[in-house]
Amino acid sequence: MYTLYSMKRSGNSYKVRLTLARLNTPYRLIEVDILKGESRTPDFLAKNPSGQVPLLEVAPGRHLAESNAILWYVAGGTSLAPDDRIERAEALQWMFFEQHSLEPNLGAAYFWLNLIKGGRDLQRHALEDWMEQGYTALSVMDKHLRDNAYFAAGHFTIADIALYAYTHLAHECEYDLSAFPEIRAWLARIESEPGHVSMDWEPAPEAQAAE
Ligand SMILES: N[C@@H](CCC(=O)N[C@@H](CS)C(=O)NCC(=O)O)C(=O)O
Repeated sequence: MYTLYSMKRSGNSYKVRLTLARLNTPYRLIEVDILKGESRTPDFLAKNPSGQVPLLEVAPGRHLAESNAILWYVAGGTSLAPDDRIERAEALQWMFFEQHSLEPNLGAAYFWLNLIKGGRDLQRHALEDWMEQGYTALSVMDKHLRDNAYFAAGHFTIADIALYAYTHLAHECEYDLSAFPEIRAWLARIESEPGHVSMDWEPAPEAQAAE
């Protein structure tokens, strides 16, 4: 059984929890409070030198970091992870976009506005950039969704899950999605997918103990 080191209010961790829930894959969940430095202890750094969650123990002593790499691993062999050469490349294209253009802006704004007391004042100038660049990323996504129901392969994949994690928090970090009707429709489409779980969902302790 996998062990997932995760934080409830981490969008990157939520990607993995959502994928595992969609696949009905049992796992042991360990909550790591990054705000208390729990991802920077010597013990955690020995597992992931980046000191970040999510982190998946795939086999005893074997750990995988980086949310999108974890998605490819846990979803491998399912329709969530396209196998066709071009479809796989399209999914990767959007997952790189997520890490380069979306998460550094919406993720940073979410962190400083919601998780850090006084974060707005501490990051006033950076916030302006995050808002501007975040809106640019959202525009690119909205444009793609005008002609496509999903981001890759013509169906729901881990590329959608990767992009959903922070986009669905946009309103919590002061991005106004009213000018992005396609994104709003796509968010609703994802939320109506069978097996969808919210960010605060966690597997029942019995399910975790079953293995
Ligand atoms: N590129 C990484 C980013 C992971 C990341 O930024 N994790 C944050 C929580 S969302 C974290 O653990 N921060 C704690 C720290 O850097 O000390 C991924 O996609 O997994």
